[in-house]
Amino acid sequence: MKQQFLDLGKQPLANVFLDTQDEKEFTYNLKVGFDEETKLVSLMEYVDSGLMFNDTYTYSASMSETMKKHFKEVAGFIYSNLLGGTISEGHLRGYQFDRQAYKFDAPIDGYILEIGSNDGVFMKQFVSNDNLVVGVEPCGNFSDITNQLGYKTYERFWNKETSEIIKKENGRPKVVFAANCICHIPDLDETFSSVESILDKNGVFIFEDPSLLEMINRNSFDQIYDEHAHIFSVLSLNNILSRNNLTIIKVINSPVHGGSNIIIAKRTVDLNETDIDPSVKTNIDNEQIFGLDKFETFQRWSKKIEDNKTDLLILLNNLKKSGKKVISYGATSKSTTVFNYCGIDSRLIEFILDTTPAKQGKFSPGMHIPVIKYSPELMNDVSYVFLGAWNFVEEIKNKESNFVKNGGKFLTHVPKIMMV
Ligand code: DWN
Repeated sequence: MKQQFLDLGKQPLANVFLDTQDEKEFTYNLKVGFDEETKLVSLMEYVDSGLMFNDTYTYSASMSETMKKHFKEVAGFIYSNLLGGTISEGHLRGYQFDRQAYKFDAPIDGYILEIGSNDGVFMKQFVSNDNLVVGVEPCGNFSDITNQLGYKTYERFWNKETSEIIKKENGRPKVVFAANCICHIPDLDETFSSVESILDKNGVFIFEDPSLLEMINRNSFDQIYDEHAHIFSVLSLNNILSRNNLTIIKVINSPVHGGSNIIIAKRTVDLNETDIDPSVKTNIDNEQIFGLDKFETFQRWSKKIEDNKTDLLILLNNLKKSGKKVISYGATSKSTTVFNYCGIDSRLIEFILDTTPAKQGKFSPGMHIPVIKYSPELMNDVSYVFLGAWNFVEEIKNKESNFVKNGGKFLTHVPKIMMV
């Protein structure tokens, strides 16, 4: 039974940008709860998946060098550690792993199934003519891209029926991979049992999503929005995976997206005791020491979030009063949550810069702040830039070194209101 601990107010869909400021919008109440039995943190009410994920979906994972590099590394890890491929130095051609360039330790007799392949940022690490990687992507605008690139992609949501179709047409995958996808799916039992039923013998399920522990440490409450049905702790995943006959064998803590956990799991029936890496117990112990198994931990977090809102509004109103021009960098789902929770509109944030064509020339969800196509000149007469995409702060500061040199200031609200 979920018990509510947080109310982030009325919110729009985080990634649905408007053509005009007076367009009607879907809104819902963003409330978050904790389940005492599974220790899972989830939205109190889930938003219908079809409303969020369809042919007009705007989020493209390839819009940052940070994530392209990350998925190249993850692909290399999977290829060499889980598929028996050997990556010899110097054989990486740009972002294309040329499979022919590798000596194989053992013939690779399986394939990788990616759930939530988005724009192909992971799939594109592998050559497309081998059927080495097959995708599942419900947003047709993205599944079209990867199909046209030669990567077989099913325009479907992941569920039991999809797993049966793919098993029938492609056999059992050696690896099932998902990045920033599983936490978007309300029914975790069907999700995980469908993975368990398709995985090849000794196959591996590897998925990554934001870490609840890191989110509380950084107070990055803005990673809570309609698409994130759940915020995972290793503790809660361990409970839900094990009741679906999957066992976590390793946890890799990754810095991406403000701190994520890469979970590696196997079918429990395939397991032998030596499989389980100490990292599993270490992560669960750390989370229990922090109190992720106790409701009062989340009640305390909720108070910190309210204080953050107060402090951010004080800063932005003071900058406004002193005539400073403030804009935001990155039209992110995260900033949709912040701006709507705090009531921040174009009075305080004049416009938002973004490199994603599907977002440019539109208005941000809920607060209707103009989203403008990024160009360096637009940074010239700006004093302060709010980091909507704070998770890419290093990449952005490198790119905007002139702005920083000329005294420009980046400001963030995580873990507290500060200039970075
Ligand atoms: O789970 C999800 C995460 C992975 O991505 C999705 N449900 C939704 C989405 O969340 P987000 O919008 O908060 O993600 P990002 O990756 O923080 O979005 C970055 C945004 O900033 C993109 O619209 C691209 C833009 N950007 C930019 O304009 N200039 C990014 C960089 C690095 C830049 O230099």
